[in-house]
Amino acid sequence: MTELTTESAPKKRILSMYQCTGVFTLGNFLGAIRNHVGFQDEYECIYALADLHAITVRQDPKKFRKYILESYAYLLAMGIDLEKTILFIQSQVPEHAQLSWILNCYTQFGELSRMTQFKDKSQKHADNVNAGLFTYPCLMAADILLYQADFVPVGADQKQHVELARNVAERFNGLYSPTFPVPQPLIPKHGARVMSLQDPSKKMSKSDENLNGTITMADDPDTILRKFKRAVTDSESQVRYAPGKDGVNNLMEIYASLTGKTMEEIEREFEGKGYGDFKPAVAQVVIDALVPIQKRFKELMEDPEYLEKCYTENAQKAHYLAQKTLSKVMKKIGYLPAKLH
Ligand code: AQP
Repeated sequence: MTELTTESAPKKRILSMYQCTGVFTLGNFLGAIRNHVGFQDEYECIYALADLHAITVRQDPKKFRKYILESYAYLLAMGIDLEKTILFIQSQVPEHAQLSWILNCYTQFGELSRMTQFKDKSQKHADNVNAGLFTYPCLMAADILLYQADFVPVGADQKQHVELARNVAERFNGLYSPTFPVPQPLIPKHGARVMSLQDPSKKMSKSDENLNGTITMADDPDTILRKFKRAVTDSESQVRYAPGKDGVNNLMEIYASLTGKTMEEIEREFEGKGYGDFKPAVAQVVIDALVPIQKRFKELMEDPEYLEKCYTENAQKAHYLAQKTLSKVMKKIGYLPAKLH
């Protein structure tokens, strides 16, 4: 008889980062963060606030500082568990900038020129097409490779950047010797893509100037209800998931994602009723999901010492892992190490 072993294989590692350029939206929550919370038992998760990436677009210092701390608290309130996961702030771990420079020198100008996000963002911010916007994928490669991540959960818009990180990792491994595991994109099975309530052809976004298009994690119940009541739909009044009904489809996706119901079940539930009944029902499930998060967020923000302790300890944990990779990389390149402390 073969003996059963109780030893389990080591968990695969996941890396994901979030921009802290505003208050998280319902899109960030349903499309990403909620899934990432769910990964915490199956994987070893390392999550961070990408505040170095954030300055590729100008940030107001006062607001930026506030968004960084608030985003950290929101992630904890949404369910990131520091007993299981490392959650740190990118700028507090200097190895990101260091490895990013190194990887800049192993990435070709032509590769970066092909990045569609650079093309999009440089059009959107035509008055500030800075070098950081161009080399952003090298910093993202550094973020991933520093932690030897196996998987990077990404939406379709970030797949190209993970591809670049893979190419750089393979190039470096080929030039020297195996140094980085080659990361794989993890496309979530249940990642809702939440669209703007005012323009359902655009994704819901923190930086949308039309505030009515976005539900933020900070919106109170009255605001949420008002925004859903104003959501763009169509001239029909039937709750039906169909091509050409982008506004209603988006509301149905949100409702499905929070209730676990299928589109057919939702259609049956609202049969014979119009958008006047459906919109407040969607608002209500969103309110029910957001209120407990807001309550926990408020408690966390009332305890800045606890938050500081969390982000400091987590920066230390991240730094420990990151410096191990960075010193390996530097040794392979031929740098001379110095013991500074
Ligand atoms: N509308 C969305 N639907 C589904 N997923 C979304 N994500 C963002 N918006 C939606 C996912 O959330 C994760 C974290 O995103 P991010 O904070 O890194 O920044 P982003 O994608 O640039 O989000 P925003 O809100 O649109 O920010 P701004 O306005 O600053 O550009 C990612 O996994 C993302 O796919």
